[in-house]
Formats: sequence, C-alpha cells, structure tokens
Amino acid sequence: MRNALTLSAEIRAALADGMPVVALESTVIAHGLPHPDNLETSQAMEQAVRDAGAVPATIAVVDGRIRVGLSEEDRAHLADPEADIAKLSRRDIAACVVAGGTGATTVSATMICAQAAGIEVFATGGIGGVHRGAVETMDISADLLELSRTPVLTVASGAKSILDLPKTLEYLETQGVPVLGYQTDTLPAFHSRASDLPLDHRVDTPEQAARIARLHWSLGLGGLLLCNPVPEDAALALGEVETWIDAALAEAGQAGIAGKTVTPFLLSRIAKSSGGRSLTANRALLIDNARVGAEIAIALSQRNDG
Ligand code: PSU
Ligand code: MN
Repeated sequence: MRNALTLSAEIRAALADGMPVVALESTVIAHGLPHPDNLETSQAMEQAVRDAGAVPATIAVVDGRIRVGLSEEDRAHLADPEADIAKLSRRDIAACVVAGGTGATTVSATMICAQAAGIEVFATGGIGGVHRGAVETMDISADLLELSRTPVLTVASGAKSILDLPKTLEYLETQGVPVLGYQTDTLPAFHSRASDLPLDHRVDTPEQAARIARLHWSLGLGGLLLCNPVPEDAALALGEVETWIDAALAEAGQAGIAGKTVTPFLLSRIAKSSGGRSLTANRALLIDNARVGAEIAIALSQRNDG
C-alpha cells in the first residue's frame, strides 16, 4: 500500500512536523454533488480546514496512484461530469491502482487511505448506511464495517434519510462503533439537525472528542463517528425532505437501480426535486464538518505534545 501512496509535499511536511491534517473524500465530488457545486464545495471545504488552522488532504486514486492532497487539475477532472470516474470502496482500491485507473474514494476507501498516510481525522457530509429494504436486498454500505475497523475519527452529519436510519444505528452498535453527538443528543438526519433517534454519547468540545478518540485507539477498537448537525441557517424540515426522498426511492425502484449506483442516483434525484435547497444544506454541512474536523485534529495534535 505504501508504494501506491503519493502524498503532496505540503501534507508530507505537515505530517512529519506533527501538524493537524484532515482527510476529505472525493466521491462527494465525483458522484455526490452536481457540477459546478462539487468543485466549488471541495475547495470551500479545504479552505474551512485551513481557516481553522489545519491542513486539508483530499484523497482520490489518480492514474493508478493513491493521491493524498490533490492538484487543482486532479480536482477539476474528478468534478468533470463528462469524465468517467470510478466509485471506489474498500474492495475496489487495489484493482483500480493495478489497472492504472482513476477513481473517487467513498468514506470506506478514504478512511483506509487516510490511515495508511497517518491521518487521524476525516470529514465528510453523510456516511453510507443500511438501505431501506435491506432485509431483501442486503444493501448495507461498506462504510459501516470500515468505521468499526479502521482507527480514524469520521465527522459527518449523520446519514441521509434515503437510508434506514434506525437500522443504520443498530448496525453501528453491533459493530462497536462509537456514535458521538457533537453538541446534540440525537442522530442528525443530514439535511435536518435532529431525528427521533437518541444517541448515548454527547460531546461538546473538540478536546472531549480528541480524548475519547485517543482512548478508543489505545484500546485498539477501530474507528469513531462524530455527528455534527447541519448549521441552523441551512437546515431543512424533516417532512419536506421526506417528500423528495420518497419520490427518488420510487424512481430508483422503477428504474431497477441496484448496487453501487443506488446512492449516486438517489442523491442526484433529490438535488433536482428540491430545486437546489438540498444542495444549500449539503454544502453548508460539508464545510462545517471540515471546520469541526480541523478543530479535533488540532486538539489531537496538542494531546500528542503534552
Ligand atoms: N451520502 C451523501 N453523499 C455522498 C455519499 C453518501 O449524502 O456523497 C457517498 C459517500 O462517499 C459514501 C458513499 O461513502 O456515498 C456510500 O455509497 P454506498 O451507499 O454505495 O456505500
Ligand atoms: Mn450499497
């Protein structure tokens, strides 16, 4: 794996100096947001990490190399709707590298690459989860198992309610993944700040999150999920989002969408039917999660000193 990794000069230097670094994924660029919002949001997330005092590391596979820290050219290519960008989860990384291919990393693949590079914190929008109807389809995102295995702290705004959120939480419990509410007591439902699903653990400061992560890792227990609700001024009402989701799910059913195309299909339908309002929320939460990730990475790096 090390041989396939290419760290940008900035990130290599930052890690060598023990500076705080935050990993960012690329599937949200290639398959999660429409053009040109995808490009602009990716840049804004990096800026949010910098403004908070950490170094951003967006991750993707480019021409058979795992790139940690993308050039603007790489970012533009991943964001190009005409480009044929693979979607890579855990199972796909090695095959894509060996084929010399280019692919965007999902939560699971980004966690793996971050950990290989020595990055402890990762920020994204929403994790994959247990899909509605999973009892029939067995469609459960590889993200959930990765969260249990790979010792990285992931900051997300919960998961979109295109998924079965109660089953997603059950699965995370089974896999032993700590789900920490960040200044909240319920699982955030992506576009909405709260759900009716209570969380057992709440943290209110980056320092508290850093202490829990350090202890979890020292016990060899894998990853953690920190859930930061969408900023208040961009949040949408749960009921409103449900309407778009129901329509998207019905369309996916009729079109016979299955496997790894399910999530990108639903995301694009919802962006369309919400007339861009889901996009505003999506952008705001991605940027805020990048900021929170940076604050936790800083708290972790200070704990290393002391
Ligand atoms: N949820 C979102 N936006 C996204 C994704 C999920 O709101 O862009 C992406 C993430 O990269 C996540 C992936 O890891 O979709 C999950 O895909 P699947 O359900 O096929 O595991
Ligand atoms: Mn799936």
